[in-house]
Amino acid sequence: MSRLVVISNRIPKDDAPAGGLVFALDELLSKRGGIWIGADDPSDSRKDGLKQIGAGAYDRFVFQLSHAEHEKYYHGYANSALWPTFHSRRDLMRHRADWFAVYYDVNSRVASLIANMLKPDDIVWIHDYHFLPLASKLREWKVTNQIGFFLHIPFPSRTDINALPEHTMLPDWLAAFDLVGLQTQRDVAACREYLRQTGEVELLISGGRVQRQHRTFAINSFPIGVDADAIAKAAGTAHADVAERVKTAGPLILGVDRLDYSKGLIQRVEGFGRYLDFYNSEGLRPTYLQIAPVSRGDVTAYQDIRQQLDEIAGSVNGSHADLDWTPIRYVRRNVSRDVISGLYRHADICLVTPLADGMNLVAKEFIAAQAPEDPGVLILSQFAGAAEQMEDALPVNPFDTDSIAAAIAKAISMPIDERKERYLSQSRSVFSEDIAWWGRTYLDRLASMAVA
Ligand code: ADQ
Repeated sequence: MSRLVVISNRIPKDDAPAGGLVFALDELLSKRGGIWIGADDPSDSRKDGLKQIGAGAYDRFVFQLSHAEHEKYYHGYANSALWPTFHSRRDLMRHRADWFAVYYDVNSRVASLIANMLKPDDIVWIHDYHFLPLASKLREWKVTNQIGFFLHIPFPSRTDINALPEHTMLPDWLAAFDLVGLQTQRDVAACREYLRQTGEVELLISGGRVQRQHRTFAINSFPIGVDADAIAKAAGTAHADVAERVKTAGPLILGVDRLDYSKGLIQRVEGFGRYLDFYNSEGLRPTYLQIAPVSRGDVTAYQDIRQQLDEIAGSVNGSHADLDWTPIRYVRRNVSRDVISGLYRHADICLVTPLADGMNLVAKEFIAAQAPEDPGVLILSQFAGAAEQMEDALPVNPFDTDSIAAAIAKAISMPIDERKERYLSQSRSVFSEDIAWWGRTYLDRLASMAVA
């Protein structure tokens, strides 16, 4: 089997908070082996070369950036320009030419480091928006290996992406990969539509292929999954302890997210507030437990969302709390994966209400953790990539906070038979299209591009 070389900005480190991408790739590489290259914590001065930080089921290497580079490449171009643009938030997009210059330079440098260590039959798999130009830079180094790309976030609409000054380079960047993997069919359609509009490619009918000058590459969807069996097992083990710790007087409604404006947290709290105001006819005392550790705290838009969330959660609690009841419990610290699995199992409802989201692993983890004989209800935004596969979740439009309130009311009173039916249908795809399935399907498709 060829060696797999994975590149992503974030890489597992003992002390680092993780997000969806890290959990997913760690599960995959632990089973398959290979090399993972990512960014080290920034230091005062930039250091050249790759440093090995771990060996075991797979080997880990890091490249090092100075604080100044990290600021412009990561907080600047990646998270203040690309992230909002790709999440339909042009209003939050900030653009600076020097951010892009450093982003591009970091990609060039990482390409030179990787080109130097590749063996001829290595398979290279690059992840996410931090490395859009990386394959084009590797091709400049005459790298002829198979190079795949997976975008974990949504592919933006034509209008949004046109707001990004550097989008004119995107067709070249994409064409340097052999396979561009996206989360959903909706993303594939958006990407093909964008390329069609540039007029610089020929969209072939078969297999999502695209021809650009002398190169043929493919754009396909590969909805990312979770390690459903492991989550189910952890949920079974952790459940009793968690239930003991989280005592509630009524139904437990759970939210688990990085604190990010794309996750629809404000709308969710508002929706819960509206439920308490107008839909709670039986006078229940539900608890909404939101776990939302701070992420990207150095970016202004993230400081703003944190402040807004504090205010609105405080206001809902202020209106409804009693001496022995706090409707919203808001936990900002990181919670272990096992405890989260136990919470999923213990919760009656999981609220997943992003305004835009590549996939959303929390939706799938929640379903994986349920007890089949007494499952909870997933309320799922129509704008999460997961909604394409999980049609039997209770759908909501998070911009319509009344729809969230109504969905909570419906979930709380849902008869057991309907809960089981919905769970069964969702669990089929969650358990069969799991993280191993995702990795296998993607890598098989990438290999098929070599022989085509
Ligand atoms: P994220 O935006 O990070 O991922 P998501 O898919 O929801 O979003 O994954 C979050 C992960 O972090 C889940 O596995 C969750 O259990 C975990 N997590 C969240 N809060 C936690 C906490 N407090 N403590 C511990 N763990 C926590 C990006 C894209 C998504 C895409 C994933 C994977 O934005 O759309 O689904 O990558 O491709």
